[in-house]
Amino acid sequence: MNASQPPDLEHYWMPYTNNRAFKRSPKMIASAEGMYYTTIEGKKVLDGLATLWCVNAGHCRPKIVEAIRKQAGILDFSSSFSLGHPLPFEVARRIAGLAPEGMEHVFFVNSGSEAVDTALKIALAYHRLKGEGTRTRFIGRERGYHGVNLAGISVGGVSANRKAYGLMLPGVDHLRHTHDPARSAFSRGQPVAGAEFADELEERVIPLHDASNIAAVIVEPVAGAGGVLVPPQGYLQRLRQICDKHGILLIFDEVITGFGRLGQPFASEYFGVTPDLITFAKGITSGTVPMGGVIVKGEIYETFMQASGNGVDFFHGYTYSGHPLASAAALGTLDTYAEEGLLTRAQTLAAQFENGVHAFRGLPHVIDCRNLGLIGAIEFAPRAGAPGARATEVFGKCWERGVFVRPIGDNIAFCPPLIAEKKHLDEMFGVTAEVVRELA
Ligand code: PXG
Ligand code: PLP
Repeated sequence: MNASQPPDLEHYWMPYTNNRAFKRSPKMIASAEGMYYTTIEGKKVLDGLATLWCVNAGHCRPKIVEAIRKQAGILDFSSSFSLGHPLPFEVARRIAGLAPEGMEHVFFVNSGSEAVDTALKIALAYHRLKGEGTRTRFIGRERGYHGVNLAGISVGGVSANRKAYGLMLPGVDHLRHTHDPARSAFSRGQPVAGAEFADELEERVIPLHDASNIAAVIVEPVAGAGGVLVPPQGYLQRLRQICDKHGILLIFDEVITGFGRLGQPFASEYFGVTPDLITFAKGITSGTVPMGGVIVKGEIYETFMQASGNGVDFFHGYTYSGHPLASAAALGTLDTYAEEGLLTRAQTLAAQFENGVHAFRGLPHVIDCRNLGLIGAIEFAPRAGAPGARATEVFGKCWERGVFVRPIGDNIAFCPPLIAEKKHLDEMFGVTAEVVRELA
C-alpha cells in the first residue's frame, strides 16, 4: 500500500461494523500517541473509550513498545503445551500479586471471549472433580456481555448478539439486569436501591433448577458493553452470599473493569467481594497484543492438581496461550502501570469524572447519567421510531469534532485511558455536551 493512495477496502470483512456504511465513508486511523489518534487525513482525535475499553496506559507508551520490539527479536514464539519459557510465569506471578487475596493462579488465553469459555470450562470440570458432576448449568444476566464465542453469548444477555445463533449452550438461565431508572436515574456512583435484584437467584433460579445442577453464576461487576450499568450497593455482596450458601461458583468477568478502571487493580477489590474466578483481557497489555486469562482461587487449582494423577490436569489451552510477545507486552504494561500509579489513578480522577458525566443532566433528551471510577454513560430518550439514532448521531458529530466516544443503543459511553488529565476530560465532556445541545 502506498500512503498517498486510498486503500482497497473491499476485502476486509470488518467485525461489528456496518461494512457498507464504513466503506462509503471510512474513519481511518493512521497512528496514535498518549490520549490521541491521528487519522489518515492528519486530524487528531481524543480517545474517550480507551479504544475498546482496553488502552488503559494510553497509546504507544515507550516501555510497552520497547518490550514488544525487543522480545520479537529474542523469542518470537514457543508454546506453553508441555514446554515453557520464562515470561508467562512472571506475568502470572505479577497478576497474582495484584489479584484479591487467595486468587493465586492464572491460565492464559488470547482474548476476553476465550477467557470466558475457559472460566466456564474450569467451573464444569471443577465440580466434576469434586464429585458434583450434575452441576452443569450456568446463570448469566440480562444485558451482560461476555464476548462472542458460543458459550459467551449463551450466558450473555445482549439480544442482538444472540438472536441469530440458534440454541447456543443449553441449560443457561439469566438473572434480570440491575438497570432501574424509575428508582435510580442520575445516581452518582452506585445506586442506593436494588441490592434485592440479587435475591432472584435464591427466590426463582435456584428453586427452579436446584442448586445441585448449577455450576456457576457469571456477571460483570460493572456491566460495560450492555450500556455501563453500575451495580446497586450491596448487590454483589448478596450474590456472593447466595453462591456460597449453595455451592455455586461466582465468576466476575473483569475484562473491562480489570487493571485499574475503578481505581483498584480489580473491581473485586473495589467492591470488597472476592469471586472464585476472574476473567481478564484488554488492560493486561493495554490493548497492544492480544492476551487474556482466568485467575482462579488456590482451592480450585489444587483440586485439579490433586485429581489428575500423573496426567494432564486440564484438557484445555490455545496454541497461543502465554505467547512471548503478549507476555512481554504485559510486563511492559504492568511496569508502566506501577511506575505511573495508573492502577489507582482513577481514584484521583473519579470526582471530576463524575461531575463531568452528571453535567449532562438537563441537556436535551438526557434521561440518565451513570458513573463509577473512570467508566460512565449518558442515556437519551429514544427518538420516536428510531431507537439508538440519537447516540449514533452524537458519536458521528463528536468524531468530526475530534472526540471518540462509543454509542451503545441510546447511550454514549465514556471510558478514557487512565493517563487522562483534567484537560482531556474537559475536552471529552465539553465536545460531547456541545453536540448533545444541538440534538433534535
Ligand atoms: N467480557 C467482557 C466483560 C467484555 O467487555 C469480552 C468479555 C470479550 O473480550 P474479547 O477480547 O473477546 O472482545 C468483553 C469485550 C462494545 C465492545 O461494543 C465490548 C467488548 C469488545 C468489543 C466491543 O462495547 N468487550
Ligand atoms: N483448528 C485447527 C484445525 C487446529 O489445528 C487448531 C489448533 O491446533 C485450532 C483450530 C485451534 O487454534 P487455537 O489453538 O489457535 O485456538
